[in-house]
Amino acid sequence: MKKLLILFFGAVIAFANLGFAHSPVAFVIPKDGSVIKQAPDKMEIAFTAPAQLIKLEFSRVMSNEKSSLIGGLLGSEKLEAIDLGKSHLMKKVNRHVINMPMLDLGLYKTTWRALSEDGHVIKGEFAFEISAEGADASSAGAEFFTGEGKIKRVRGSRITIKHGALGDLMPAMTMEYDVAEAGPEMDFKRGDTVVFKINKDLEIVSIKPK
Ligand SMILES: [Cu+2]
Repeated sequence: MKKLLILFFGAVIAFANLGFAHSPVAFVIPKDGSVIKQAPDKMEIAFTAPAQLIKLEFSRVMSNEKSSLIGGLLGSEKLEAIDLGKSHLMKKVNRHVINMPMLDLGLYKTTWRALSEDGHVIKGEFAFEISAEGADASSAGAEFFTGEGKIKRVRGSRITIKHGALGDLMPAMTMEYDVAEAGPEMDFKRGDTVVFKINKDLEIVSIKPK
């Protein structure tokens, strides 16, 4: 039965993806399905283009069968809602940073709903576990990420790039970035191949032709 369910969800996800040229999610932190040792003090949801979070539900999964993350989530899950406040809602940005309360060991699930720039409702969920056996989260992390890609669009101070993986931050995708200080580098046009560097706020701090 469980296998069937997974097949079913797999098909739904594959089908849902057909509606998008690419996934609207660039990354989430903590990563979906990750098991981490330290409770995170913030959570991040980053989209490939500006979007407004309109709803965010965060809960602790109080499951009877805690055998595995998947088992727990597909099994008889009981959720205990955790209040995150509402200050993170309705900002129209790529990257949403949400402060977290002190979390105990356990399994947590986030369900979100957002409004994309073209007015579509997009939604998703992800889960992570805080466990003594979890991986040491490098909370400091890298300050900058370097990538390579092709320009898809330039509008104002924003550039859309079809790029390869950016370290362990995000896989290959097409994504729109803000340029930290828009200058002559904005002369780029569709089809140009570039090497670029972004900061933690997902702003391009340098970009040059390759
Ligand atoms: Cu990206």
